[in-house]
Amino acid sequence: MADISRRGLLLGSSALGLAPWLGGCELIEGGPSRPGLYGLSDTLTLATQRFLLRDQPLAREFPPEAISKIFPTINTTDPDNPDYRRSKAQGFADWRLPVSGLVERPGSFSLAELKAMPARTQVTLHSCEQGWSAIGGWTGVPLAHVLASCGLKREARFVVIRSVDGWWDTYDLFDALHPQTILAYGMNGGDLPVAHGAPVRLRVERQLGYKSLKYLASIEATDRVSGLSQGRGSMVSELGFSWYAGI
Ligand SMILES: Nc1nc2c(c(=O)[nH]1)N[C@H]1C(S)=C(S)[C@@H](COP(=O)(O)O)O[C@H]1N2
Ligand SMILES: [Mo]
Repeated sequence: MADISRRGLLLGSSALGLAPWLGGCELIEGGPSRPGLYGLSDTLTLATQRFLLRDQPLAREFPPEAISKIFPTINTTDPDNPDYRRSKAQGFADWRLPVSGLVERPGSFSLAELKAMPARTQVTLHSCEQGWSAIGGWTGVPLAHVLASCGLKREARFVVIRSVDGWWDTYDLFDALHPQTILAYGMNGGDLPVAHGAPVRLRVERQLGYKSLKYLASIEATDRVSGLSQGRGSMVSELGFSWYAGI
């Protein structure tokens, strides 16, 4: 389960719809669709992408028995936001997640719409920079699928994600399109609890805990993050953490 081969990863990525933003409409499915220089540049782009992805392993996945009995909750555990409270009182029936920016088809998704998309479940180790870790099981739709279904434009290079409690962060496409980067609505087989980020949180499994935003409010594709806020890429990096700490 944990051992997904490189080929599997690449095939998985193409199945998730990397082809459109790599430049050639039919680049992977039906072979290169554009001859000449454009076709060549498409092929080079793909080759470069695959070269860069060769050392992008999946984060380790564990069997369900490894799930921690206690998974701490930290920082915001129940956002003090009137809209959020109203939505929570209705079981998030009216909740929507807008996707905007450099996409062909901006729009928004309800919880039911996200749940109707292809799902992935992963049992992973969460490591918080504040010195604890725990294993949890997460179920959700790959962010790559959501971005592909909105038609991520080829100029897009980063994804900006905002939370209802004011947290925000940005992700390069390697993380945004990684097969284990999911919009999680389930935890350990049930609905995602409020304390863990309901109705939908991000899981970015190769990064420290703070990169896995809870209480998602919006997603925006962009070509630069330098113009946002103080230009440091995230709320926590403006507080002194790294934009990308990695694990
Ligand atoms: N919106 C939002 N996302 C957040 C946080 C937060 O306070 N607000 N805390 C971060 C940190 S530092 C960690 S370790 C995890 C904690 O997730 P948990 O409460 O499910 O353990 O969420 C991250 N995402
Ligand atoms: Mo954390």
